[in-house]
Amino acid sequence: MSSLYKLFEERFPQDTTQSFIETKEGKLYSYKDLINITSRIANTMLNAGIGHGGRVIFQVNKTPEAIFLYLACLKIGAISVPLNSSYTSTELSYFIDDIEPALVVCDPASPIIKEGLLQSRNKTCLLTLDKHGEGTIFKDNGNNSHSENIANVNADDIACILYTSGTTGKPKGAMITHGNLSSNAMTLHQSWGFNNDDILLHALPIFHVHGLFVALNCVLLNGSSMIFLPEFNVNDVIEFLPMVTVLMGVPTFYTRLLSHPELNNETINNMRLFISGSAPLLKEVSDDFYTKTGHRILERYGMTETVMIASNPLNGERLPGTVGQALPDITVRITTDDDKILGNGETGNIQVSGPNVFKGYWKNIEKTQEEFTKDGFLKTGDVGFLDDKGYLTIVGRSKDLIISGGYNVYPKEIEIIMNGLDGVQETAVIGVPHPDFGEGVVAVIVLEGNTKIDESNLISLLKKELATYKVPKRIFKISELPLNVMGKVQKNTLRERYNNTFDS
Ligand code: MCA
Ligand code: AMP
Repeated sequence: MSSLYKLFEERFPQDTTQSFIETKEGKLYSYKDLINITSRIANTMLNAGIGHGGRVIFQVNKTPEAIFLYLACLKIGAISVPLNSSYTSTELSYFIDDIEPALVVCDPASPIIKEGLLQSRNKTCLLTLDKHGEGTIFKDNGNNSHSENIANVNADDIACILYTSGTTGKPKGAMITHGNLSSNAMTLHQSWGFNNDDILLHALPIFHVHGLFVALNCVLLNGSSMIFLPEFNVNDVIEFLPMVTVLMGVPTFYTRLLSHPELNNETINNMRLFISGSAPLLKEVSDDFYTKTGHRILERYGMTETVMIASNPLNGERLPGTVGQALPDITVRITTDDDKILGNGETGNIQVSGPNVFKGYWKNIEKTQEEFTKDGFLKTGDVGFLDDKGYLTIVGRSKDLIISGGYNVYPKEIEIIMNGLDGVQETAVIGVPHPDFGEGVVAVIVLEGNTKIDESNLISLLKKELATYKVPKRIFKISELPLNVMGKVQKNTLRERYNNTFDS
């Protein structure tokens, strides 16, 4: 039995009245509540005919009940497909068509219901979960004898499909197994020294690896607890910091905290660990944070396809500007473009292998094959070097990807939509330095003939198609895009030209 839920269950505290979640409003959920509410949701799903291998899309608000929904899927062996709560109907339609879900759980205000996105899917069951944690996922109060059982899944069975990298403009579903998650969970909670007394401040979204797996797994493997905020709001984080021991965040969390007047020794008195990941943490931010608090932020590195790959140490030297060493059982190597292994200090492609590496892309064997080397290493699309002590420094990316405030934005996806707009001849989307989000999305467009387009109208139009974090913050008109001899847009030239767009 290789169920991740089973692993959690084996490690629930003996006294299940211990706290698991406390919300911003002070509502408490114990481990006993976790067990009971998860069983109730499992019950409804089983009665609706959803079981082992059933695909469950959820597009819901961040509530404790959303966590129990995810845990219920793990328990019955269903495959969770969490989606960003700000996706538009255009984005959602793609995921629904690709996944062909057995069940969709969403907020009653979601475009899935409002715009009838499931109308043509009479085999898909629809349940609701609203922002107060209520909905039809609790409709079957009666028992289902199976809801007490944990499905007998194999390590290789898919636990979750998370959408990622769309270099072709189409997001791909990364199939992450129970084995991937269990091995990474065991590694992380040990590496970061989690214990029963830890209280995590959870302010991340729960539809990505960082907030759903990294944060939750570390808590659940030790019977620890968390203060669960609906989103990152710097004032709330400052208010709750004195009550917690660990914070996990993207670099934007730390730049915003640094600008807050109340980040001081008193607010962080109980803290044992600040962790950062999902995007590069600038050395200056790490140094300023150290000067102000005496804490060296622990930076780590991962990706959806691998969960966590490398981490600076809990005990030992945390080197700012690096993402630390490969985690136990994981191999990181640096190679040339034709997969020859490079030595320490030499910059090249970062490749990874280990029990953390995903099973492949959903319904996309070809793309899966492309992303792996002949000897089974995953090509991360990141570029970097290893030093003599095995510390990894990431210097860039070979993939066309922008990371804005920890969210991945694939230029191609936006370019396709913008190129389809009336009067737009061609578009190039780039990322340039942004003081808050690390990188900010900028579009450079060429218009047809005498077309006139107003920047703010265009931005409003795009917000109807794309989640706001993907929408360019600035759009610049240009007479033609710079091309190289192969006819490819020279994004480096554009990045240089628009580099200072967000300078304050
Ligand atoms: C919100 N906006 C953004 C972003 N977030 N724009 C660009 N990039 C963003 N990340 C939009 C808002 O919709 C709004 O648009 C405007 O920008 C200002 O929003 P603001 O209120 O400042 O933002 P916020 O709501 O405070 O959110 C910022 C945030 C959030 C807290 C940094 O984006 C966040 O929680 N990011 C974490 C993402 C994450 O969990 N990534 C992990 C992926 P308008 O004004 O037009 O309405 S997992 C991963 O990467 C791997 C595996 C790993 O290693 O962890
Ligand atoms: P995702 O597709 O959301 O899983 O994003 C994974 C990508 O985020 C990686 O391939 C890296 O490019 C980037 N990333 C994650 N953590 C870090 C970090 N600590 N430093 C630099 N880049 C990071």
